[in-house]
Amino acid sequence: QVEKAEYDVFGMTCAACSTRIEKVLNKQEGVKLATVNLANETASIEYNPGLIGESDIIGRIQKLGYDAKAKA
Ligand code: 9UX
Repeated sequence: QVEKAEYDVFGMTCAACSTRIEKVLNKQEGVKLATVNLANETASIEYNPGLIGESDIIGRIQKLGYDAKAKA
């Protein structure tokens, strides 16, 4: 099954940042589609919750040097 989650992403300053995050997330097992919006500082992720979880997604973003928080 597929779930969709929205995150606020902190620390992106140029377009290469959002592209970089997108590329890494789209390579993770369980991620169906990740799109990162620089202007809105958000990420939208469709994923299979049986394969990847919210903390994995946030952790992956943090490992790249940014921060993320699930939208309320
Ligand atoms: Mo642009 Mo982002 O030079 O980490 S890629 S600021």
